[in-house]
Amino acid sequence: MGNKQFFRELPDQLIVNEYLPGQGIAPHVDCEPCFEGTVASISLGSACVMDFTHAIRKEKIPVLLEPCSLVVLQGDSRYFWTHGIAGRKADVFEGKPFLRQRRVSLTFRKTILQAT
Ligand SMILES: O=C(O)CCC(=O)C(=O)O
Repeated sequence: MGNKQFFRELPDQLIVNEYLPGQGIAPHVDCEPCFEGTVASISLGSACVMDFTHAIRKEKIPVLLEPCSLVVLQGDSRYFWTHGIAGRKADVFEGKPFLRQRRVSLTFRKTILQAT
């Protein structure tokens, strides 16, 4: 990663998600008016496949999230592709099986302050 900066401003929110085998998260785009243009997640524990689906074309791209990997959502991947994790106990990625174990993700976001 070197000194590359992914965030324009430092994130001020951290969400910790725990997934047991069989659990996932519905496809979604993170709230646009709530968070700035970069969302970054670190995966700990189990590997799993995250599915990216284009909001209009419905094209689907599975991405293997390996333990200790970082996903950075910006630009198209932030706004035009949903991301989600199917609720299942194992994934197959490029022909290889990955049995799910406990996975914890750390998602960093910068909130947008709303005028009241
Ligand atoms: O578990 C992940 O890697 C993604 C979490 C996520 O998309 C969310 O909390 O909105």
